[in-house]
Amino acid sequence: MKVLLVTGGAGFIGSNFIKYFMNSYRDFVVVNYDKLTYAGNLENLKDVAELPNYHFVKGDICDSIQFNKALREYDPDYIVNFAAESHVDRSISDPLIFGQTNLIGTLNILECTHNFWSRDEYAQKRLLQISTDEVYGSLENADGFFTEASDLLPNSPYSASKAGADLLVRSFYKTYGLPVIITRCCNNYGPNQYREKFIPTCISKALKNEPIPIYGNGSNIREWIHVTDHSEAIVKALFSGKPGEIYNIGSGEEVNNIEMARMILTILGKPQDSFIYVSDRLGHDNRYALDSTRAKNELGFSCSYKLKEGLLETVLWYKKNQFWLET
Ligand code: NAD
Ligand code: TDX
Repeated sequence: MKVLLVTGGAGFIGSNFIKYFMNSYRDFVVVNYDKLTYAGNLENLKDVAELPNYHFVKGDICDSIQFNKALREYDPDYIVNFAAESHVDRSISDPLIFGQTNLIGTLNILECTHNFWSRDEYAQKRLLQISTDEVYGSLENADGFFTEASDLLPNSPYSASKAGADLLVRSFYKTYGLPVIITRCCNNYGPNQYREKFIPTCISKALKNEPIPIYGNGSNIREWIHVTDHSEAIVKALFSGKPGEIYNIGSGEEVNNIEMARMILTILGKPQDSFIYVSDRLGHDNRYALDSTRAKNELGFSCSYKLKEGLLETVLWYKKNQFWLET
């Protein structure tokens, strides 16, 4: 059996990805290597936890002894690195851990993997780095898109640490030929997203009949993709992507934050004005939007979910699983 090692698999996207992957590819051993920070929750994986081909390792991507041990024990053919500090607001109040996890952690994965895989195995191996549209910075107008050739102009400590990680990944391809691939995705939504993020915040507040906090004037635009569509794109990049390549993964569905809050209020049957303007995020990016032509043409990527139906399904999931928003 081939072995896939996933780092950060107890978080929002990683856990959805593992469930999607194990359901579609039953002839793989999947190893979830996660430190279990505040954002990691093994409850997200209870559907697969008992499967004989699923293994959990509690480990830190910054710790070379632990990571090397996992490499030796499981000998992975594929590695997907989701592990990160992921919340922009936290990076503004506490940036150091973002440098540690996102930069040093990624560098450690690269260095350990480069030492572990031999060059003649490279054709059968892949290391995929999960990156983000935020590395490109902010679009100041309603038109235009980021391509993979756009400049890296990150604005927050979070996005700067992710951009730095991408450059380290690139350097291991250029210097050692390590078979790496980078995907840069837009904002994800779906089940099991930690409550600090915007969509779970909107749902939680609306369910409690409290106003949704809107940063600044609420005109900031995000492109939203269902986490299952992102998971499918990752699999395509992992199995069909070209080493050294970057793939933007976007849905093309852009809404501003007021529109998003209103869509959620409508689904929950709450008043349309049930939000409150609060202080803006420092350095708040205006708009993210990706040109995903390369992923569509070269990987055959497309989205199955429309935002309206995906959001309805997601809101109903949180309504049914309200304990999840509180724990
Ligand atoms: P998350 O915060 O929900 O989960 C992060 C996971 O990483 C957690 O399980 C946590 O325990 C683990 N982790 C953190 N530090 C670790 C360390 N030092 N060692 C091992 N594990 C560690 O994040 P998410 O929203 O699922 O994002 C996953 C990845 O996708 C991140 O790399 C993020 O930058 C990227 N991304 C997220 C989005 C989004 O909309 N959420 C969009 C594009 C890209
Ligand atoms: O309470 C809120 N009110 C509000 O107006 C929160 C939490 C957010 N917002 C705004 C800020 C953003 O414009 O909503 C938008 C989305 O905010 P977040 O959910 O924090 O996401 P964002 O900052 O866009 O980053 C997300 O997408 C890219 C992920 O958290 C990153 O990990 C990913 O790289």
